[in-house]
Amino acid sequence: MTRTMTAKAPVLEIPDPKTLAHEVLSALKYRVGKGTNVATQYDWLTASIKVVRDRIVDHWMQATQEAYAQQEKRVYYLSLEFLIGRLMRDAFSNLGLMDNMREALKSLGVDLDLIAGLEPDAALGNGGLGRLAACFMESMATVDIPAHGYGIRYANGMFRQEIHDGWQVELPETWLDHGNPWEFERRERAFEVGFGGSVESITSKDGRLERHVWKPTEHVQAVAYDTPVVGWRANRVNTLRLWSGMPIDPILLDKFNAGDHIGALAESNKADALSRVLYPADSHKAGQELRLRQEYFFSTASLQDILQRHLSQYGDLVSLPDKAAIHLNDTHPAIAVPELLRLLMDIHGMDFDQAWDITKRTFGYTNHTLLPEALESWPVPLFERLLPRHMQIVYAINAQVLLEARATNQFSGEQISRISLIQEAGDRRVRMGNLAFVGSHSINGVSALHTELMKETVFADLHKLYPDRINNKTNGITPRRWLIQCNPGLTALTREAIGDRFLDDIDAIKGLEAFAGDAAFRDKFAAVKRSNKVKLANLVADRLGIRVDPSALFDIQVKRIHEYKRQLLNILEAIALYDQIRSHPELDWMPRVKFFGGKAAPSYHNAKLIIKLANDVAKVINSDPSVRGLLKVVFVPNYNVSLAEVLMPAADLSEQISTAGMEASGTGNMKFALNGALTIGTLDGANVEIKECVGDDNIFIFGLTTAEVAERRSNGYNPRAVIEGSPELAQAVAAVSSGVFSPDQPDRYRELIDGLYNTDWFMVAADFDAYAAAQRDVDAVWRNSPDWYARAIRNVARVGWFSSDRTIRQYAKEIWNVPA
Ligand code: 26Q
Repeated sequence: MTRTMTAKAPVLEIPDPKTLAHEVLSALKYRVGKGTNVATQYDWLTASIKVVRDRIVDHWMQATQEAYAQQEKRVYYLSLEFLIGRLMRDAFSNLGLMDNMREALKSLGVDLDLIAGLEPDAALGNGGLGRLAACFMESMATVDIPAHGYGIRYANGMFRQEIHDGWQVELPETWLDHGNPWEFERRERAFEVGFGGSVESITSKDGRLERHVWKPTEHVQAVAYDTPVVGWRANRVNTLRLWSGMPIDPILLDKFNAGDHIGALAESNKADALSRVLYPADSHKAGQELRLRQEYFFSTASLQDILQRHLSQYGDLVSLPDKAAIHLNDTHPAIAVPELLRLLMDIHGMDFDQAWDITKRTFGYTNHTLLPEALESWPVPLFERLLPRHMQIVYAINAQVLLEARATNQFSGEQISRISLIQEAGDRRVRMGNLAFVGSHSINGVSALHTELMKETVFADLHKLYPDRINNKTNGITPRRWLIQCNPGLTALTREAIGDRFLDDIDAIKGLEAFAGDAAFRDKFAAVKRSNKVKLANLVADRLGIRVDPSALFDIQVKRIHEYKRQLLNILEAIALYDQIRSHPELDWMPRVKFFGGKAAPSYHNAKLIIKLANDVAKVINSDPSVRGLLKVVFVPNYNVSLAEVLMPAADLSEQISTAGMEASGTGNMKFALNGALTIGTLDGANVEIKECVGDDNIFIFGLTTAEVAERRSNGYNPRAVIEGSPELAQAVAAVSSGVFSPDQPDRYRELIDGLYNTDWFMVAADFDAYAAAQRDVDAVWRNSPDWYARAIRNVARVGWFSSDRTIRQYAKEIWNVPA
């Protein structure tokens, strides 16, 4: 099926700066209600956004009407996280307005970069999973797929991180303080959401069970807020619909009149709480009731919306799987599986078999982690109390699945108990991964390695039962934000070298390969990199008062702080290098700056200690004159999308050093490579595929493989012996444990060090020597600058495949069955 020509968006017309300036002035006056004499920088920002939003709206309505008229199948992407970042530059860039808008604003005495810097980040996500959802939304608009993203409009997104005396301090992020000029509030688009209560069975006169009716005791409503998502060259504009909790009856009048003013507001507070705050834990169980409420709240509102749209267009629900693909971003919306069944059976009168068939054909599910502590499960008593009807439906699904499993005669009792949706060992829990799996026709991992591990580990038994369901979709990133917009220098240089085709088709960036051997081009490439590094150096000087030399190697590890990501390995190597520089001052060391950035989950004790250690080590090394500036360590606070847009283009070396088998994919690895950094990394996640694309000579791979990690763990790994056998590591560990970096509290890192000696689950000690050796290989290549840049250019040329356009086309073809 191909789309007709009429469905294509019109050719973009680009208004001249004079027209734009006029529109901005008019928006300032009529939308913001201010004159130029009193307008603040925020007012100019709001006015500029309104101007570009108006233009987007024209494309938006057209796309929506066409999807309707052509009866196109729609994709619904359900995600508790959308880590969008700022939108204004993205919109200017995708609409081709950047230059003219800059000039228009300049003619009004306004600096585009200055106001763009005031736009708050929409940080409605923790990390990789949330950012992936944002890249996917942009790519779906770009490759012309009619899609809606569904999530929660958190009043407080990811917390703002400050570093006080080296420790992480979490502050609420109030991104809506100045209003949100992007969104459209749709008060009329509201759905009721119930919690608690009981289930009534309605029987017919002859005693047959006819229907179940859930009678919740609590009621709130979900109100829609829409943000248009514009693709490259405004090919299509899709909708991100975020739900906000509101009371149905804002003030309980009977209570209010009885003088109970606080009680009167109880319902309002409960509703607010649902969309108050994003859970800031990215990889271990939150377990709180409010989280499960959030999951159900947005799942039911989204499904009610989808069913209403489908019914009004097609008049029946039997055709749902042909016209709607609903995608579950991890298990966070897995409750949508029993909820769709409930709506189809209890509200629309279908029987179980038909509803179950429709459900499976409609849902797809992506898994993003294999870490056991991150696999969602909910205690049965909590589930039952909050969602009694869903509990019954989960049991009904389970009966069906276990029947199918037993019928094959292929499973032992133990295997059956692992297939079950209910974990019986210990306290009884509902396994959300199993629920999402059995309710979907497609289950995908996010890198080749991760997908194979899914088949071998958590989903081994379910994979045996349903062998056609698991498939791989290696992650990608949008080249619009992560190259064109964040790295205008490299974009301009690339256009000059190979023309403009790569802007529309990132595969064409292959053409740069021919320039790796061109000395003049390499110099220009190095100059672009240097100016990006100067920008980062200035930021670090402004914010932290630390001076770094842009000619040093910029070595960057930015991502959530987690033991499996092994920031500790990197810090220990920095300490070892520090020791060597001091003991061999006569050697010709290559100057290096090690940057760290990332947030720790507020309840994750060891991750917070690692942040403190990075800061303690930075303080000692940066102030030691005997290092002569050859090594600096910088912890950049509050890593977020906007900071990433500065860091990625400025990196020479990308640190992707997780314990093999533990990082599902990684996407920072792709952003760095596309911006011309070389990777030092383990054979983990998508690093494996990056290595295949860039070639062994253009990446620094070290360390144990997944199989070797498993083997060491099962054969009595003895980290103490490993540490004692590595003089460099032993010395670095001794420095930490003796309080060299924490003289005010010498035993501050006791737990971290004890963990290393006694367990070292993440194989820091086992990989240390290989990592240090790989770092010296890095130094050797860095010393030969033409060689370094030739490799960096080859990296850029060879990672076009990691575009989320490619990923999305694969989802479209192999999971969603929509044209793209
Ligand atoms: C679950 C239950 C309760 C509270 C919070 C959570 C929760 C929230 C967020 C669990 C996990 C997350 C986020 C996971 C995540 O970001 N995973 C990353 O996904 C990326 C995109 O696929 C991968 O590249 C990374 O490898 C993976 O770690």
